[in-house]
Amino acid sequence: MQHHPSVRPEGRTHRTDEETSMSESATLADYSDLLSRVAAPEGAGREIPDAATGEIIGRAPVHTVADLDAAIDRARAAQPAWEARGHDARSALLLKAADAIDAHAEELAHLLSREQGKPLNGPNARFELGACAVWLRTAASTALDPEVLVDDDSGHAELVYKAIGVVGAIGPWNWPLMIGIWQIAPSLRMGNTVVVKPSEYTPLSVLALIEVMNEVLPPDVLIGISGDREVGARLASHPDIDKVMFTGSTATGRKIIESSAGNLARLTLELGGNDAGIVLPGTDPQAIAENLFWGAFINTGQTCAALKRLYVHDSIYEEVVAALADLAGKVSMGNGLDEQNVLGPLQNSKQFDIVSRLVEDAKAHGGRIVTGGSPATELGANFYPVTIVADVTDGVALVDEEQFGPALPVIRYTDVEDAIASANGLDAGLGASVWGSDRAEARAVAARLQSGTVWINSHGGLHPLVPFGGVKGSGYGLEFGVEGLKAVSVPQVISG
Ligand code: TXE
Repeated sequence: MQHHPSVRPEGRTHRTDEETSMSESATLADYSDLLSRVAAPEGAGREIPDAATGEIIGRAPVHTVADLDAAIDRARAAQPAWEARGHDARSALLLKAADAIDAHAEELAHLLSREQGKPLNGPNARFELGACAVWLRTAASTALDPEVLVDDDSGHAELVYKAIGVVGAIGPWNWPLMIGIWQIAPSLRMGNTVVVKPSEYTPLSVLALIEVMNEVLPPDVLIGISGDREVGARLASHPDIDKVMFTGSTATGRKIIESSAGNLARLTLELGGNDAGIVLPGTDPQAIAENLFWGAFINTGQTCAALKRLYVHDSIYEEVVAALADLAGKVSMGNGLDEQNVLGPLQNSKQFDIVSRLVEDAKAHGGRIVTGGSPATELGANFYPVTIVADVTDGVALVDEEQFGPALPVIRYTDVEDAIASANGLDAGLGASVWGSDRAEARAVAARLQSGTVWINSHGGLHPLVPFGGVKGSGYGLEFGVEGLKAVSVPQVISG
């Protein structure tokens, strides 16, 4: 994976022998030195629990609004020199930062696994670290060249892209490192400096990632500030912030839009979604089952562009439901440090409560639990098993609200027009997928879906050169590739 930019989240249910021996020899990685470089000392800061066991793994610094203001001042002061280095020098440093991430990947993956809950193995913590290096290298090697707009007798005009200034990066807890890199890498590449505010649920692993990158970056171009929501609000509204990159909830996204009225910060908002998948008649359930499963359950369902409601044609409905339930019985959930596990806990009790509530509500509205359906308390406090809920309809909360967890509603349809209307019927539009054996037919349905990306016969695969972003309640702005570089730049026309 690290040799190729494409990172697809479809996991595999089984590991190869080579992977097994590689990962088992690596479980000794000791992150204590790295953690001690970023954590608050004993007696200070805020305790951060292991998401699977509740054991305290470290103390996060509690930075204040005054700390944030000072950090923004430092980032502002460092920005002109960082921009003046030029693209080649910045790219070279970012490539070195990617090497530093690789060198610390096992330590970071272990810390991430404990703090976030995702297993080391499968499409999880190690996968996330690999993706960080791939996205960083790709941003470092992608060019945003000036565009010649007019060059004839009427004159000459070019569009060039310059740094914006200081970028505020506000991140979530589900893929905290990878999404952090999505925000940091293009911003630094284009000559901006960056102040990062990780989620209060996963600060330690993000601070550790920044620490590792700062082994090679000059001072103050990348600063991590570990604070609460108040600090996040200040970062978004600070008069000296020129751009906000945000991934999180729609409610917080709206607040950031409001605060941008004050500082005119440009925004990229990735606000999650409620991705629909449509399985067309004539599709072989066995052929799509594994991609469907991981499209929904990657990171135990805590993924912005995961499959969150599945519409299946009546003719193959029971077969698809059975194939998904069969896979659910083969994957192993538990403590992330255990190499056999590929699914972990919900990251926090708030999210656990949301998933539990939505499943109970679906049961009360006639939903048929095919597998799962009640907490896996034997594994730990925040564990919820893979849950397939059949015989639900639009209007049930598990379908209409984002569950952000391992509970997939499967809805039966007979007329594809109804499935398209349902898919488009919510105020969300990050991703969607169409599943079918006839590619042209699937593409025709895809074209009618209101979402930033539509996958065919897979769900959630991302590529660092392919733009990614939402429509409707899923936000606006594109990340990745050349479009992602434009989003952290200001265009300037040079005419004459
Ligand atoms: O997100 P929040 P939370 C969804 C998921 C989940 C829900 C809430 O459904 O149940 O969001 O998760 C910072 N100005 N997603 O509470 O509150 C905050 O400190 C600026 C989908 O984690 O949006 C944190 O760093 N920043 C999502 C970040 O915003 C503010 C991933 C996200 O917090 C702020 C995670 C403010 N006023 C959850 N208030 C996805 N798109 O993948 C808070 N923050």
